[in-house]
This record gives sequence, structure tokens and C-alpha cells, in this order.
Amino acid sequence: MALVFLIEEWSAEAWAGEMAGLAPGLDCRIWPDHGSDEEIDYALVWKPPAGVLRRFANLKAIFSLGAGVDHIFQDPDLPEDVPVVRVVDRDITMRMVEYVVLHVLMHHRRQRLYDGFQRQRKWREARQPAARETRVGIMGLGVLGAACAERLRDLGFQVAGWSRCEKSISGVESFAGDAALGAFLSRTHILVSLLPYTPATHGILNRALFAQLAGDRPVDGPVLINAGRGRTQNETDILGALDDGTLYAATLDVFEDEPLAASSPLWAHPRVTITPHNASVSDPAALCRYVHDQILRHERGEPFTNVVDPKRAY
Ligand code: NDP
Ligand code: OXD
Repeated sequence: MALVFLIEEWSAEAWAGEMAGLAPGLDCRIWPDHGSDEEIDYALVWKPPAGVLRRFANLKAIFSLGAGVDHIFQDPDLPEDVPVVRVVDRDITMRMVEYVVLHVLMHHRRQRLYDGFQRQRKWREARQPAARETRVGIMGLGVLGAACAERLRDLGFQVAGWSRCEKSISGVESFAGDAALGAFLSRTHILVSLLPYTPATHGILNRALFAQLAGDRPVDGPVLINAGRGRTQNETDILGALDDGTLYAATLDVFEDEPLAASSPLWAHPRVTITPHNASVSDPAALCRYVHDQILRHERGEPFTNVVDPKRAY
């Protein structure tokens, strides 16, 4: 059974080495030195170059090495009949929970303000609202969004989520569909986006959307945290909204173009926090275990889990 690692940006050798250690029986190969295309049964991919997957005529599945699958569906030559399997794993979920809780708390506890006081050697207190006074709204109440919502709810925040279909999560208000977006935004002080990138979410985080956020946050103003995908945001609009007060602050892990250009004004903005698309990194050990389990299931004649519906493409 042959697997090909088709990975851009990360070390394919490290991933293949992890899998070989876990499952010595698997024949792990690295694109483009993988030998015969016909021998490949499974592809493990991150940002695969367009047109390559179609060459593997006997492919049984394409495994995304991240939770997002936009990097696969952007291939115009993607084979239609091969299932795309995405990652749903506790490791990736908990890393995202850490990131979202960290940044919601950072804004809520006004840590950047205190950092400024410290630099000025000022012993000063600023008003600190309770979590129960603050309404967090999560766009994308899927696997990651739901886990973040539950932790933020447990911390005492008023939490709501927005998704395509209605959800039932105890203590978390659910808003579903485009018709409910306005109501969701108008109750939200701190907006967290964990949306996938699809044609429907392209540029959705824009000035018109920020203008609908609740203006009654007990301190400062509306905050945006985006750890979903960069092309769901309009960075010109984020800068404009920060400068005219529509947004008070932003944490951005993802960008329209990555890596973020050194010339971007976002880097130096005093109320922007930037991380390099590492809110939840894909851990080779955890994800190889996950993929290996899926392959074993398939070889036993059981169906893959977490197969992406190509019509939704997320
Ligand atoms: P899921 O597919 O489980 O969740 C996606 C959620 O977005 C669902 O609730 C879905 O609604 C909602 N959604 C999708 N399209 C729309 C739309 N047009 N309108 C309203 N809601 C919509 O994905 P995950 O939670 O596992 O991951 C979310 C995203 O996080 C990934 O796609 C990836 O882009 C990003 N990510 C980023 C990482 C980072 O390090 N920055 C790491 C991992 C993931 P419904 O439930 O109704 O279908
Ligand atoms: C993912 C990511 O999709 O790391 O998992 O962005």
C-alpha cells in the first residue's frame, strides 16, 4: 500500500518519517520522487500543486493535513470521484481552543493596555468588566467553533455562534443562515471567525459587517479575532475600521496573502496582534495517527469518516 506526501511549505520528510515510524508496513513516498503514479493508493496533502492529484489513477482517498480543505478544492483538476477526508482531531481542536481563549481573554482583560502601562513604569488600574458583561460571537460553529464556544461559555462569557445550520449547544445561542447574521452581529462585542474559505465566505469580514457589531461593549469597542482563513477578510477594510473606531482592536492569525508582506501596515498598527497562521498547527504525530486509523478502517472495508461534501467544499 503506497502513500504519497504532497506537501508544500512544511517538511514532507518529517511527515513521511513520522508515518514510517508509526506504520512500518506502509510504503511512504514523497512527491515528486514517488515513482510510478499508478502505484499510489493514498495522498496526504497540504497545498498540493494544481493538476498533480489527478495523475494518481488508483487513488482511494486524499487526506488534508489540516482542518481546512480550501487548499485542495482550489485545484481545478481535482479528481471528482476520490473522497477528500479532512482532519477532525482532539489535538488540532485543543490547540485552537487555546488560541481563541488566549486572545479573547487578552482583549477582555485589556492586556495590551497594561503592556503599555508597564513600558511606561506606571502602576495604574483600568476598568475591568466581568466576563458575563461581554458577548462573544463565533462565526463558524463547527468542530473548532463549538469547542471554543463551550470553553468561553464556561469562563462566563455570553456566547453565540453563527453557522449555516442551527446548532444546539447548551448555554450557547445559535444563529443560522444569512437572514440571522445581522441579529448575531448586533449582539456581539468580540467577534471570532473560524469560518472556512469558500465562495460564500470570500471577503465576508468587511467594513459593512464590522459596522453591525454591538457598540455597547463595557470598555473599548468591538474586537475582531480571525483564525479561520485570510481570504475571508478584507484587510483594507480592517485597517479603515480600526482607524475610524468601528473596530477597537484585532487579532489576526490568517491573511489574504501569506506570508503577510513586510510592507503591510497591519504589522505596526498599535491595536493589531499578528500571529503567523499558527493558531492551531498540524502536529505530525497526532495527524499521522489519525490518517493511519482512517486507512486501516478503509482497508477493513469500513467507510472513511469526515469526508468533505464537494458541493460545500468545507
Ligand atoms: P467545520 O467544517 O467543522 O466548521 C465550519 C463552520 O463554518 C460550520 O459551522 C459551518 O456551518 C460554518 N459555515 C461554513 N460556511 C458558512 C456560511 N457560508 N455561512 C455560515 N456559516 C458557514 O470546520 P472546523 O471547525 O474544523 O474548521 C474551521 C476552519 O478553521 C477551517 O476550515 C480552517 O479554514 C480554519 N483553521 C485554521 C487554523 C489555523 O491555524 N489558523 C487551523 C485549523 C483550522 P454548518 O455547521 O452549518 O455547516
Ligand atoms: C488548518 C490550518 O486548516 O492549519 O488546519 O490552517
